Amino acid sequence: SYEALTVDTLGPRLCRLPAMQERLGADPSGWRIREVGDGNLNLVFIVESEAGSVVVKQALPYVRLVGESWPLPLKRSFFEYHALTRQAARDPGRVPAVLHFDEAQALVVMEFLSPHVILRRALIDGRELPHIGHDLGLFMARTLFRGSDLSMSAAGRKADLALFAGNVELCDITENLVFSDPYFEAELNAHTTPQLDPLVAELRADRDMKVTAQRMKHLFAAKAETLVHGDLHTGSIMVTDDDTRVIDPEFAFYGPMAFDVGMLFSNFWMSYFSQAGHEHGGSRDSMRAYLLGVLDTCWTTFRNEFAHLWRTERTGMLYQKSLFEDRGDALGAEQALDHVLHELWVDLLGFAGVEIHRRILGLAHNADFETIEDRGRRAACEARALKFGRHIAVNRAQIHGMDEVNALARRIETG
Ligand code: SR1
Ligand code: MG
Repeated sequence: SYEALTVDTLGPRLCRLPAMQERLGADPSGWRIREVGDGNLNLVFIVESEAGSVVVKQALPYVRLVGESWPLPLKRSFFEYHALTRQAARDPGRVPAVLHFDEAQALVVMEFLSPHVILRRALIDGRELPHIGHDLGLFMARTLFRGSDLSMSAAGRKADLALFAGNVELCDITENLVFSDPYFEAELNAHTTPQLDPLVAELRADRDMKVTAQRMKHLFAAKAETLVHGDLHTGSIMVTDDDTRVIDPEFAFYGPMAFDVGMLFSNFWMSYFSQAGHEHGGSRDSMRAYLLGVLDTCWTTFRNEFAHLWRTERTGMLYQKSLFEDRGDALGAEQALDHVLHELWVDLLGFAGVEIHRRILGLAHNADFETIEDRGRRAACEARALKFGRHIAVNRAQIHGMDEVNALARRIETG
């Protein structure tokens, strides 16, 4: 039966696994084991020996951030494992290699990524990673397209829809923490800057914003379009200057494509608005310009790759080639592609705006803002992000491209 690992029990319990022996050698007495989990939910161990290294991630039966009072099923590890295998097939090399999965112990043994660091940390430190916009644009286009009815067989996609439909409790976290709690005085909310109180009250009285948030929740819950990562923020990405890896897909389920894209973009915009709080060592002007450039590259790469896959891999039941290209109507297929991408754009702005709000007003905050020690400065950064989030979410149908959104970010930032 399930038992949470500790640094003392991990060696004896896992030393006979072929995956551990192959990477680390057979003698656990030489293994160095550290628990490094700093996320909201799980245990994460790094195990190293003279021979090599692995990561062991194990789900806890409760939310680590809150404690045992909030139980959470172990089966999220099952969804993470199955999402990792699908993402690895759909965009090879972009997720850590899975070496072993144990459903009963809710643990996954994975490749240890080194010298990678969490992208959020790198951005707080002012590091300009050269490839992330391109790599993440490709990752999203490939995983979102190839997990949908645009690409999969109807039976294959329905089987996966059914498999991931069990991830109820993790979806429930998002449904409440992201789309509802920030907009009323929910018990779990915790904004850490009282200077924001008037703005928070304004947002909670803002009918257009609340209707928008509920519309986005409706799409999240009802638009089972593709296998989404489900928690694609900059804390779910590990980087070096040359490599980008996406980790932690335990929130995976069949949802709207725009959810992953909107969440990722919102994290770049939050990083942008937080930079002013990290300016002790000098100006972050270059970092701000870099972040808007990343957004631009990521969105352009996403659209180009999605369009490429649309033209070359559209083998599913949606917008069949037999209705368009095969009848000499290539333009019809291009028109349909434009519609799909336009709807995705509008929806991603809605998801992005709401995600920004919840990271400031809800339970789970971002280190981008939280590591700004001066509360006045932090509140000023957060206030700009909140206003930006409100604008892009409510006005999403009237915003026509990334240049327009990035220009808005610049205007709000410079007052
Ligand atoms: C209670 S879990 C809070 C948040 O942590 C995860 O990373 C998800 O983003 C979730 O919303
Ligand atoms: Mg996570």
